[in-house]
Amino acid sequence: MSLEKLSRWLALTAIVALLVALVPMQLFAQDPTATPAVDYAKQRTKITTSAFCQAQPTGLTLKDITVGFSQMENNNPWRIAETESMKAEGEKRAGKYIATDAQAQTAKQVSDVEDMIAQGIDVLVIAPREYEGLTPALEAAKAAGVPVFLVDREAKGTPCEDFITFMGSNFIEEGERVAQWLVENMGEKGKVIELYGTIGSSPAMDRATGFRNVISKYPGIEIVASQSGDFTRALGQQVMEQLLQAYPDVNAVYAHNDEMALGAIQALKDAGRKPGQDVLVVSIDGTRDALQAIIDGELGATCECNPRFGPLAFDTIEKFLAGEPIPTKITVEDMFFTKENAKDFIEFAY
Ligand code: GYE
Repeated sequence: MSLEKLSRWLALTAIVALLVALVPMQLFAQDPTATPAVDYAKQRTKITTSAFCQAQPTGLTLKDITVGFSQMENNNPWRIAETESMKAEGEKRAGKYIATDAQAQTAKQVSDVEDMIAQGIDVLVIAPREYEGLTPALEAAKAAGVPVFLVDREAKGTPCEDFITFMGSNFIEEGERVAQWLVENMGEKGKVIELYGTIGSSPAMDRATGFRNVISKYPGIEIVASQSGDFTRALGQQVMEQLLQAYPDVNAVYAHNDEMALGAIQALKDAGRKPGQDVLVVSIDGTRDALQAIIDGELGATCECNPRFGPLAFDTIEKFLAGEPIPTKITVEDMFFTKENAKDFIEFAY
């Protein structure tokens, strides 16, 4: 039943169209004036594309289908919050919900997807570990007529052909915002160490680009080293310990996520330095530990990157099943946390 009907979306190659904004943008936008407290617990989205992807109405609802979620790893608070948000929504709204954990291995993520397709999922939601490595998974889904929804990270492919949409933050802007804070707080000169995220992942690539977009305008600021801490606290700490020996005169650390920043803060303290005072530290995510580190004066700022994708992912699948046009990119809006507001949001953090 469902799979057969659903696989009609593929027959859409003829029908699937990039519709020029027939639907007013406002329809997808949410109220930016909502109270911050409510805001932070939920994702806020905006649509910046005029490209849409539309399938024929399937006559199915979420209750008629099996949704599979392929998670790349579950090794930090951000990812655990995402996995829980998907599970809570999936178990409530889908006929059947299954999920896999690729344990930080792209090859396992490909085989997880193949396994879920073999188990008969009707729709795939994937948080792709790497931008390029997931092509075989997307191809397998396409061959099986399973529509794909990308959450959290991007993957190489064409919207409407290889996947329906990407839902996630604008990582370039995140890097730019953090860089701007640093410029304003460093006095436009100094040496920066960058702790890079997972190599080949879209947030790491874009956060590096965004940061450089701003920093390159200030000749007095120099990125003296950039090394991957794979988005983990342990590696962030280890890499920072080594880099501190090579660059003892560093003035700031830019970590692509909070976990690596917290590792770097530990390394700085172990080396007798004062994070937040003689070395400024900035990062991205907005975890509870990071907000606490801001309150403690050790982390300067973190740009929010909201992991709670469950409601948005299932709302979007529901609309797709009903034959509504889906924007090919749904951008999650980020807040920005500093010592001015960290206290107000920590109770909603994960
Ligand atoms: O910043 C990080 C996680 O893909 C946007 O991956 C996500 C990033 C997030 O492991 O903490």
